[in-house]
Parts: sequence; structure tokens; C-alpha cells
Amino acid sequence: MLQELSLFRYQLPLISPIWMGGQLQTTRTGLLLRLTDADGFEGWGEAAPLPGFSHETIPEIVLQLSHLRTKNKPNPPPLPFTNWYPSAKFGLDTALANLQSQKNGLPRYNSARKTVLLTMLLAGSPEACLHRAEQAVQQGYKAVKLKVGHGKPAQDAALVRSVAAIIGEGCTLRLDANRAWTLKDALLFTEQLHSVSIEYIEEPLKSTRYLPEFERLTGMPIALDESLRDRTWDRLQQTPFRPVALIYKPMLSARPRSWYLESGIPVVLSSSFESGVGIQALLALASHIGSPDMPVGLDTYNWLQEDVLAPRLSLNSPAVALEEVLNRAHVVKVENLDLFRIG
Ligand code: OSB
Ligand code: MG
Repeated sequence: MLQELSLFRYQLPLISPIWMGGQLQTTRTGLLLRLTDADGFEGWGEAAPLPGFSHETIPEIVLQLSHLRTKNKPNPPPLPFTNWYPSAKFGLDTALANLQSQKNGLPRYNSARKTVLLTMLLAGSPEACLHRAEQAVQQGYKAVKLKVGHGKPAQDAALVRSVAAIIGEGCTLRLDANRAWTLKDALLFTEQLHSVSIEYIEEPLKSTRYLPEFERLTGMPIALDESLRDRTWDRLQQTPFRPVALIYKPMLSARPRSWYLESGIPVVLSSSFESGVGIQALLALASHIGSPDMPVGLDTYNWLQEDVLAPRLSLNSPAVALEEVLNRAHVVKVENLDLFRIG
């Protein structure tokens, strides 16, 4: 029997300000959910809508979750909504999974897997990106992801060539343009790449209707991220266009996990600046879905200057050991959180 649902609000400083939702954010704010059962077991989850990407807000999630008056309800509680906000659903599902694993003493990750591979995110100034790329090679990363679309297409292409020269053959290069370019700019960019090998580029175009043409003209492998969250995908399905990967961010996506897994297209699980609680849930999920040699994108964690967990998770290596990051040594620092509401 579930005894209690407590909601806590956290606010964590970022290591440097980031543009989100048209604003320069210096902190990340979210909700933590704590489910407690009659035997005193706890399960933690995180619901943290991302400004500029999520459609829901924290007060809306609180309202939705407040319908779960959990006292003396069966476990799991009946879910009164069919239209869960993605972040609320992620928080609740993962809190329940965490509670279940605390109760039965079994890990919530797939114990047939020892590690999960991570990508390194290259962002910031070109110098910073090049420096990080060197670190990625030294540390043995299998994939890096570079943000493009900020400078002129030719400058971006030059940076991509430099990064590619640094990382060499053993590490793949993923790009993300976050819909920055017109078709013309995207073509200018690709022309200047010369023969650099790219694993894929996420969302190259402002106007997604030209994705099939861009793919046809350049042969560049394309991954979809934002386009899965609006109506673009429905239109693209009527074309010969085929993405090589789908970026799956459970905190932001209204699509069920089964939709991604049944698409027949490789899925790349990614984070959305979650705290350690959400990242632990994503790592557990990563061990259950997808192939063991597909690196996942959880590097946003390293953009947080502080965490709700102590000790912090160590996500600074190309392969993270599941038993090291998903164990009881990492506890939520409840005293640093604002209690929002108890249901
Ligand atoms: O642009 O893919 C993005 C995180 C939050 C919002 C948008 C994005 C991201 C990431 C996640 O880049 C990290 C990753 O994919 O490696
Ligand atoms: Mg993206």
C-alpha cells in the first residue's frame, strides 16, 4: 500500500548560463516525487519540464499529481489521466519503479548489463569544443555530440572538420543544429565538410519540410529530435525520408516508449538537464532498451553545478558502471529541498 506522495522543488545552479525557452537560464528548477509505502520504503522520481521544450509548467504538474491522493490506495495507484504531462508521467513511473526495486531488493537496471556507454557533449566556444574533443579521445569516448548552427555555416563546418581530425576513427561524431538552418545554409555547411564522416545530424533545418530534399541532395544521415514532438513526423512519413536515429527524451516526449521501440529505427536515449534522480532513472532505462554499444546522451548532467544527490554521480567517463551509479550510496539531500505539498 502506498502511504504518501511528497513533492519537493529543487533549484540547482548551472555551471554556465544556457539559453532555454528564449531566456538565458542560470539555474535548473524541477520537482522531485517521493512515494512512501506502509513499510517505510521510498521511491524517488523527477518531473522537471524544460523551459522552451516542455509545454507544461511546474504548477500544472503539481495540480495533476495532486489528484493522486495516495493514502491507502493499492500499489500502483490508479492513474486518473490518459493525458499525463510527459514530465509528470516520467516522474511517477520512475518513482514507482524505484520503490519497487527498494522493496524487492533487486536492481532497477538490467543486471545482464554492466555498463552504459555515454557521449560527451561539445558545447561553448570553438576552443572549448576542441579542448573537450581532445579529452574525449584521451578518455576513450565512443561518440561525441557537437552543437552546430550558431556561427556561419562555413565556420561551423571548419569546427566540425577540426573536431573530426582530433577524434579520428575510434570515436563517432554526432551533430545537432537544433533547426538553425535554411536549406541553403545547411547545403553550404555540408559542402564544406569535405569527406568528414558524421554518424548523424539532429534537426538541421528550420523548415522541416525540406528534410527529404536535404537528405536526397547530401546523403547526410539525419536524426530527429524536436520533429518527433510536433506534427512534422506525420508529414514526413508520407515521403521517402528515413531518419537514421530517433532521439528519445522521456522527460519531454508525449509519445509512449513503445512507439520509439517499435519504430524499427535506432533510438538514442537522451537527457534534458535532469538532476541525479532523473539521470539515475535514465541510466536504468538505458540498460533495458537499445543496444549495449549505442552511446546515450546524458552529458547535460555535467552542466549542473550542484546536485540533489550526495555523493554526486560520476558521469565523466565513456562507460559508466551501473552498480556504481545505481546504488543506495547516493541519497537525496532532502534538507536542501522545499517541500511543496504532501498528498
Ligand atoms: O538539443 O538535443 C538537444 C537537452 C535538452 C534539450 C535539447 C537538447 C538536449 C541535448 C541532450 O542535447 C544531450 C544529448 O543529446 O546528448
Ligand atoms: Mg537535439
